[in-house]
Amino acid sequence: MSTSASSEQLFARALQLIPGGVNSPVRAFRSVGGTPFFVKSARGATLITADDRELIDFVCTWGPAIHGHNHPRIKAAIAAALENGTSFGTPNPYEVEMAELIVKFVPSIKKVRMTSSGTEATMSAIRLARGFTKRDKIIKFSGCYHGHSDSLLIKAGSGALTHGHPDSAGIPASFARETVVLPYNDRAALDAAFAANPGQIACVIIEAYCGNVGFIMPDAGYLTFLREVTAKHGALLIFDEVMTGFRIARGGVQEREKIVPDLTCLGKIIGGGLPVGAFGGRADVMDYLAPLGPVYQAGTLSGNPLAMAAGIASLRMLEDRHIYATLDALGLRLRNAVVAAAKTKGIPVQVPQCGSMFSIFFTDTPVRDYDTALKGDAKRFTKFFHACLDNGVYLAPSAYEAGFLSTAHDGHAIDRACEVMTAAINGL
Ligand code: HOZ
Repeated sequence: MSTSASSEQLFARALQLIPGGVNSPVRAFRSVGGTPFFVKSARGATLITADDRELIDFVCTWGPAIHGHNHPRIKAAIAAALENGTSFGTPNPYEVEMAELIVKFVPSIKKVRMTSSGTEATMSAIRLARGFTKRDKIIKFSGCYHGHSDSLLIKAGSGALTHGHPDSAGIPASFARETVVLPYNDRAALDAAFAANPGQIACVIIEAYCGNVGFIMPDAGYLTFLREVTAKHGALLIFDEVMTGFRIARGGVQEREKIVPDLTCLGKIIGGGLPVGAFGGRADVMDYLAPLGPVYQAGTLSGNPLAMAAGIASLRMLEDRHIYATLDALGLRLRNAVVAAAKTKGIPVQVPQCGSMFSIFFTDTPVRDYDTALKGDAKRFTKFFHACLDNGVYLAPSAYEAGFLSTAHDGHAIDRACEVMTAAINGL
């Protein structure tokens, strides 16, 4: 691989061959403008670009890098697994160890099935919920993004929202009709949806803490309400914890909020940076999956030994719960720096933050759903984003994505980031 080409040269070549020059839309920088940088290596909290710039990274590969990039223990685990082969197409010992760790850390999960991405996990969980309940309709919330399967790409966040297509083209209206979309945090809307579709709702899927329209937390008691309403109507509750799992707490949002969902979708951290997803939950529901049950789901690379080895190493490092206190302190420091700078400068800002996830919305309206997230001043965010990037701090290139921290952000990285963000706000 040639590493001497600049980001600009690489992007020009990519544009000829890859739609938009990228393999995932948000990476194209279209909503913030400019040429995306290419990364040739990463270590700890730092990315090294093709142009030899060092950037303090607050995207953390969109979540997986909770221990920082290129962690020696994860690298060593992959190297050791590599000695034995890359893929077997048979069961392997790593996937059993992975299942044991997931079940231990997330008690609502009694059985788990591995996939190769979060999209596959949510898509399969929805099919399973439909098969189990023998109902067709599902409920999702506007701004929640659960990957790019047809049932779920309706009023979606992330790149779909960033690029102005929250309802993707290519989804038949007949499919979309089976997805009921409600505002996040709105109890009356949920009650009304169940009343309007009696006995028809298979499941409610939610990003328990939303990370794809920026970072948004539910109102106190909202998740408990969801749990009660779904149970009352015989619908399954699916927590999409692809981003939040093992990050907000070791047992995810469900541990922090003390909720027991029926199914949980996972990804990101459980792959240690390699492509992985998983879904799991109640044993009676999971046993509806083939080969035991009638709901089909499969994958050639599911439980891939390299991905499992990386994920196991990543999860093992979370046995030490002190990591979460460190992450909480780092997240709070960043939040306080941004809020203090904005206050001094008289700029309205909301910085929802929990542990190592955060967002910066330039608005005086508290952000609690899709509509209020859209009130954030995207032009101001763009200016802030570029001021940070010019000074070596990389935030997600969209006003509608969450920021992520890792344990490697301790020390110099967080000091420097607070300085840079403060100066960026002063310059707005
Ligand atoms: N959909 C991801 C963030 N919510 C972006 C993935 C990527 O571009 O790598």
